[in-house]
Amino acid sequence: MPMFYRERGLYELYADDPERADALVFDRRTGPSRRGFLSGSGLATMTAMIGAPIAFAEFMPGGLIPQAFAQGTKEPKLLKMDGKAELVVLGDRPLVAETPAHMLDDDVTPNEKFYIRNNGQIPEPAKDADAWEITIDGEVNKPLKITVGELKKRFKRVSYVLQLECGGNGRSAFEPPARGNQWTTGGVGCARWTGVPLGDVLKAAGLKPSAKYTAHYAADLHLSGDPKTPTLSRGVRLAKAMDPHSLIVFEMNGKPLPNIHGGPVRLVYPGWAGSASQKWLTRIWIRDKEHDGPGMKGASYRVPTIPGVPGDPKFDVSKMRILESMPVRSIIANVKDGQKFPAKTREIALRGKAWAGDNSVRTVQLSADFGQTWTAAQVAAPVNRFAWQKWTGSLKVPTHGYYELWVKATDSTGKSQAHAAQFWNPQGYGANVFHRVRVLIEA
Ligand SMILES: Nc1nc2c(c(=O)[nH]1)N[C@H]1C(S)=C(S)[C@@H](COP(=O)(O)O)O[C@H]1N2
Ligand SMILES: [Mo]
Repeated sequence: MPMFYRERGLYELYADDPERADALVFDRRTGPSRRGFLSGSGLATMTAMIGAPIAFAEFMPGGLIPQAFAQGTKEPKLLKMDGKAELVVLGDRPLVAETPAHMLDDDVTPNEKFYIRNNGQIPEPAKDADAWEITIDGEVNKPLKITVGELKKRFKRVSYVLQLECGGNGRSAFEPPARGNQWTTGGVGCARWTGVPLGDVLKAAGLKPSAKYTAHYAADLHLSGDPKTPTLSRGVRLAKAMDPHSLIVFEMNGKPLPNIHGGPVRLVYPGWAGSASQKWLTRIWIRDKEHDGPGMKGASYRVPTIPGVPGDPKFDVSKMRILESMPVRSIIANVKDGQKFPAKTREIALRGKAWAGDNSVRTVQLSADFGQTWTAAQVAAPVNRFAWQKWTGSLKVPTHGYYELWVKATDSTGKSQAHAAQFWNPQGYGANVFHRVRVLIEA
């Protein structure tokens, strides 16, 4: 990641003790709360650190960690894997890697750029994909044992562009930090998936009136390698399972589903926390009540129904509900964080993506002055339901210096992104802060 600041002192202080760093930089004479403004020695310090004047510094809110200091001092570790781009590795065991926003500029995310999230071990690639077997049982009249080959023959094949997003995407914005992989914005991708509607297969198995919920099982072993230790097993309400866009998938962007993405066969429930989209699918158990497998209880993939105290070690998990539809989010994809623009650049053309779980995106707004003013972007319709939406726009940059380009989206129900993560919860779901990209207009 290119950096254009010279020293590290304040930057480390922001990482270790953001309160103190903030107090140092922001003038507190206006009051005891985190409401100062950037001025005097604080502004001088920050300007020196960045090595450039900060445009619109007068609008920089106190308590906002400038993006120039928000990232760690460590260089990100990049993925080295055949068939995959250099994604940012968030964890090795299990392997988890996110896609930097500037790599999400394609209309449809290519396989090599698609993020990776595993909870356990990655199974060996299947030798004969069509012989892979899936069982459908539980609250059905005719339990099915069906191979991928039969699935392709018996059911109508469909193909949609669908966004898949990890439930923890955006987690790194929580303060204090929440447990788990520290996703920034890159736990998302939007590929063309081909498969058969899950609902068609469930109908063929004959759902009983008692059928309420799915429970998914897969071939990946627990990290310990012990086949007796249960691994991630999530499920969805029947209504989501019957949505014509909920698929049993065997192709990704026109190629056989890659092993790392769950090949030969997986589920895709677009718009919902990615953990429901079981990879290496072996069984769907239809249940008469909410599934209670690993990943369904406690604070796992659950969000608060009433706000709790951030960081509370005794956070009341009994008042949480299952995370289903993901919240609205947007990214700038054509400008790389840390990018420099030549002197005299006075306007920056921007484009990116926005998506909103089960909802659609109504507006996308841009700001170059720390949210003081917002400019509307043009938002395109999705190519099909549950595809992300492209947006285009531009921002004026009246002087040289350091800027943060911000993007925020609002969904079809009127909900928008905020500057800070809301509804803190122990495992950090639902943070959907503005995407902020720092740029330098050279003098
Ligand atoms: N069998 C299995 N399926 C799984 C997982 C897993 O660990 N095992 N991880 C889930 C999570 S948390 C996410 S976000 C998505 C990620 O899919 P991807 O790796 O293809 O991007 O797969 C889901 N399906
Ligand atoms: Mo996930």
